[in-house]
Amino acid sequence: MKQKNQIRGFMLIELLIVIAVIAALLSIAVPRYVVYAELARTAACLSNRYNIEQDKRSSYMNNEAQSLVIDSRYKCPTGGVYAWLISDPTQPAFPRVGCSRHYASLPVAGNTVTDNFNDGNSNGWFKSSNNWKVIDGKYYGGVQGVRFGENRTFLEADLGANYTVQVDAKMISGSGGYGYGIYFGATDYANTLDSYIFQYDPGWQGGSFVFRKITGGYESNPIAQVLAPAGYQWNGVEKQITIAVSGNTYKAYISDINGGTTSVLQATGTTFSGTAVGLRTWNDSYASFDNVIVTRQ
Ligand SMILES: [Ca+2]
Repeated sequence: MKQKNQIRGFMLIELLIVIAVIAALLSIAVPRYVVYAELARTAACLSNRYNIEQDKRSSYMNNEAQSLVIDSRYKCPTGGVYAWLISDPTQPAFPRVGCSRHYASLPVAGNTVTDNFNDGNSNGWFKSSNNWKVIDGKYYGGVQGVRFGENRTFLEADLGANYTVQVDAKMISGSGGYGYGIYFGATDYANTLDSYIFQYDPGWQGGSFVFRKITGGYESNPIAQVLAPAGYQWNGVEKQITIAVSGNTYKAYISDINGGTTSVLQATGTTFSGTAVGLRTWNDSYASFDNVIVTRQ
């Protein structure tokens, strides 16, 4: 009897160790799985919408007539509903389909897309990492005090050639090469990335504002840069950043420089055809974003 009990006790300990190991493995694997699964669903939805638009484009070319039927083969993997945003062939952005979960779930009034995050969520924003959180009506990028790497998030908007992107942003903390950025004209963000970006960059050459071009995920040297004023307060103050795009000319305005009325930096580039704007933090940067307003001019 005694020997039997010893054997049972030993097996129980083994079982507990196995359970503990499985629990430890799951704690690593499950969050990563959840992030990748959501990335895959968002990318599948983007691909569906592209295919719907291609179908419409070719059916219009073949028939010169409107067909507003969305083929039932195309279903958003997270249950979003597809609807036409632009189905008029005389509109420059024709055709454009929206998804109630991934695109145009935000309030759209006229030619303006806004998000103040006061609904407690970031629906409609594509995220490249899970380090984006809405807390008390603001959108936070990064993890405070943790050197994570690259955090990107994107929002589709019907931009046209001339538009403004306005964001209230606060650099909370970071060290060394850190800062935040605002993407515009972005495309292909679910895979690599083609975009322009304005960066609020305390880590660049002693503290600068910078425009860069990103092709296939790789950023160029700055296409324009300017040093910040001496003693500039980088952290802890919310500032309004405005990017004004007029064809191939990009201007950046910051509320605490030149009274926010004269641009702090200007660049020219070849306009990407992308229709997304976005936000970025990198390294151990931690920043909040609020009141994003994208206005087609
Ligand atoms: Ca807010």
